[in-house]
Amino acid sequence: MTLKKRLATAVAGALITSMVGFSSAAMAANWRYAHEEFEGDVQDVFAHKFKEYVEENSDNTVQIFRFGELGESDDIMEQTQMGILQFVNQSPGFTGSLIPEAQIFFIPYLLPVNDEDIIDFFKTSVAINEMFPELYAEQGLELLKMYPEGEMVVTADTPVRTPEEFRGKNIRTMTNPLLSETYRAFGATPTPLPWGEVYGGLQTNIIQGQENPIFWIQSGGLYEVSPNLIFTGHGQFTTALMANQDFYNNLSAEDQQLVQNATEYAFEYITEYVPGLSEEMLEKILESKPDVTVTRLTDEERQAFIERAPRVEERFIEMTGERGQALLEQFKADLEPYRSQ
Ligand code: 6CS
Repeated sequence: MTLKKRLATAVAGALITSMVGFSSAAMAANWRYAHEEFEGDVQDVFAHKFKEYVEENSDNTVQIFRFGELGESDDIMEQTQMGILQFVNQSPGFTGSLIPEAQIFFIPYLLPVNDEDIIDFFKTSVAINEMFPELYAEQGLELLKMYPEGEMVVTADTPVRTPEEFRGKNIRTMTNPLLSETYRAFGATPTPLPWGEVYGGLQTNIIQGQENPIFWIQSGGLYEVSPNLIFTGHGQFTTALMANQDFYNNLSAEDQQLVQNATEYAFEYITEYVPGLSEEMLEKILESKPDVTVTRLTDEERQAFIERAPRVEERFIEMTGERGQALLEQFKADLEPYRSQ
């Protein structure tokens, strides 16, 4: 048995044991919900708002598992598909290997980076709110909500202003193939790794950089080992809450509504919580390590990276075919109102 299978079996055993006594249909349920982050991070805030709504409006309870408690991102997805967990919050950064179309979020310079526009886009996008649920359903997942966590910022061992300065650097990416294409196009050597290996990889110089939103660079202490922050303006960190679809379909209409309401409640909270978070966390980083450098590319410097984006878009279409093409067209139509701003 592989280590992963042993972990899944052990987790299943532990969770089934914890369910004993809760099997009667008449009794309130305990729903297990795993996410990819730590206490107080954006996904954790979302999860606790979801829990708060469910517990205040029903007799059901929500048990939250944070990063590492049940394994890595791929493990919690597997456990949700198996029905061991009822809810999982996973970024397309990882889901992209399961649902290739979810990699659309990694086409560089496609999404707006300012907080207000990105939130408005997520609220109104037909591609996100109407097309994606069907794609997730094919994997046994009920897509409840997609939401942004903040602008992607690169950290590296030196400041970088040009694709040439990325040359020779191993830049860690989440494990979807399109993100590798992005960093290849940017001139770097993409190095896909699960989250648990990032801090150590930077510390030991196996990787020379990575990308993440500022709140995560602060909470994970990445700036300690990768102290040059580069605002390239190329993307947003996106994430998604899903439920095991069999579980969701078998809920009463009342409980399905409860889940939908809890999701909206958490989402509304997050749309107020995320704006301004990057600025606040950048201040914290600079207070605790004043020699951290902050590089913001000029329009001209950014242009050199923007020119490399079309080849990533082409790869996205090669990977996803006609369905990906249709999704991309809708995505671009949804993005139209934010283009000239
Ligand atoms: O880089 C990562 O792998 C992680 N980044 C964030 C912001 N959330 C979870 C994810 O695993």
